[in-house]
Amino acid sequence: FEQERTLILVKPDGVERGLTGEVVRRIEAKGYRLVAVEMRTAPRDLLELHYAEHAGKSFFEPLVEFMASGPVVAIVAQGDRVIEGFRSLAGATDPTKAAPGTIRGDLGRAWPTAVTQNIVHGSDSPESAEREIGIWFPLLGE
Ligand code: DAT
Ligand code: MG
Repeated sequence: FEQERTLILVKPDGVERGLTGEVVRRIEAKGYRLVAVEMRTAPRDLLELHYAEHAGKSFFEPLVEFMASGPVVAIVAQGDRVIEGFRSLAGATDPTKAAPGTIRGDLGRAWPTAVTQNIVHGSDSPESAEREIGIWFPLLGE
């Protein structure tokens, strides 16, 4: 059956708070397979490419700044409809609105920077997933 791939990031706040294992646990508990896992502090140019769709928005600069502020854990996960499935595990972008049971709903903190510091990233479409996997793991291309 179809084995889709997605690009997941544990953001600097998630790494700093020691939530990497919790995120990986939820990915694996759902039945997705880890294809690649790597911790690194991303350079700004990589992050600007990763978030290119948001260039020019008011939150773009603080977002890139935050994402470059410390190590992230980049993950490629694979499984049936994993793109939609991980977005569902992550919950709504704003942790205040994210449902309990989701990563952002359970673990996101209610402080003013919470929308930017929302623990995880997950690709939002097959096109985004392949584009983002190419950015973070160039050797994993098809
Ligand atoms: P998502 O990460 O749920 O796909 P997105 O692609 O719309 O959300 O935005 C990318 C990231 O940018 C998001 O995880 C957090 C940040 N962000 C989005 N909207 C924001 C806002 N209104 N204020 C501050 N940060 C925001
Ligand atoms: Mg997005």
